[in-house]
Amino acid sequence: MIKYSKQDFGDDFDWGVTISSYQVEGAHDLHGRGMSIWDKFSHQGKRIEDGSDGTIACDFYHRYEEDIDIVKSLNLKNFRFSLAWPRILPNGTGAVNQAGIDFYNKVIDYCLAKGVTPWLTLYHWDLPQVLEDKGGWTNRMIVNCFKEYADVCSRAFGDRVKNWIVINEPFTYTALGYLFGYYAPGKFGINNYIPAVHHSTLCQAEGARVIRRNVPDANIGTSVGCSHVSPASDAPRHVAAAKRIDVMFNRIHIEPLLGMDYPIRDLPALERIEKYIQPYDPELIKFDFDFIGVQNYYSLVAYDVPLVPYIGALIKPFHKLNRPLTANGWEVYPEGIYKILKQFGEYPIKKLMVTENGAAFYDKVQNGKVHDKKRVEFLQKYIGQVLRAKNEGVNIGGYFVWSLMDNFEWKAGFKSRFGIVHTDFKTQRRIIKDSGRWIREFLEE
Ligand code: GCO
Repeated sequence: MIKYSKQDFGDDFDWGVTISSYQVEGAHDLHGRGMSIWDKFSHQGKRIEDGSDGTIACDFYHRYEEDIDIVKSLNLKNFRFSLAWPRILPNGTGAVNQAGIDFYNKVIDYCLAKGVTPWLTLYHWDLPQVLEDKGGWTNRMIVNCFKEYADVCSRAFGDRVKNWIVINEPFTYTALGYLFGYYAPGKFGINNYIPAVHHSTLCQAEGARVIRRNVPDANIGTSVGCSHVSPASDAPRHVAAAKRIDVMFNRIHIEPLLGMDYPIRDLPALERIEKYIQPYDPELIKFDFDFIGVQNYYSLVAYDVPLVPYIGALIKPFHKLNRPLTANGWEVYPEGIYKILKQFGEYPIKKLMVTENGAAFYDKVQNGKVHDKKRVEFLQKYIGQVLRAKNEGVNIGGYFVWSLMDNFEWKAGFKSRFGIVHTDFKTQRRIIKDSGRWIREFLEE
């Protein structure tokens, strides 16, 4: 294993931790919050594996002070959280819910009082249901709605918040939400997916421009999920299949922002997107981001299967790769983060930030402690690989762990625990796990 200390990353490297609104806040109907697509989706039959939902989650809405105190106590200087669009604009657009603004003001002010820097994500998947009722991300009206939302938020918080992330992982909510029906809003099909992709791309850049106008000194990024893809063998057909998967998982959400157009040549099914591109869009989808957030959980091995519609490829299940597995069946493969950082390092991007990385394991509370040895090792190894990429010249400015505490893990409900802090969902008691203690020690001045 690579040996390192905090100093090896330099003094200006940002260490932080991440949560998102729907996964932690609870208070789903308090103080004027509107309904989000996840409120609706999680109540539709057996959508969530343990039958749970985010109505209470970690009750962060009432316990944010305790949680920010924990962030501080772990020597983490940066705290990334998202704003719930339906808490701020319950109807998606129009009337602003002052109670929502007040809540985030309190969270932001508490962070600042404690010397913790807030990083705000505008969109982490909890779309107002009223907008979904009009087609959500498939309907181009979303672009104006999103600009309005970005405007309200950046005016309200931009005096104190300087670090902004426009959108979190477009791959996940477009592919899982609109193509495979696996995440909210549970829609299917390429004709939902393709417009959702293009409108997300537009919103990433348009939202960023709104923030730049209202907060000229902001540090603006957007976060993409990314996974290194390798072919099942050197056979040209598998190599081509891996290229198609790479487009879908990685390239499609980043290249247009950089002015490189959609990579249609390497994934011909993407040609359909042209139907949604209006004359000025190629300009509108570009933005000079200060950083791009990369979020890595696993890498992928792809192989050619001509019968699979549109993409003609499949991904090898993780359990067939002979690598250790996490509690939700993802692989542990530290080199994967190194490889994808190197790949993204080739783009003309000012700076990369690892805005999420982490793992779910089966944790047990024993005498009031959680000895999550596997998560400690996971973090040690992955962080070592981040340093390896950084030392080879990739400009990486920070690393944020997913997640502060165990929370509502979407489809998996409360079964997949990703926290460096344990959450007892009955009592809301927090216990700092060994992984949290390791981070605290590692970051000690
Ligand atoms: C993600 C998310 C998180 C997930 C985490 C683990 O972007 O995928 O930001 O919401 O909980 O990735 O699945």
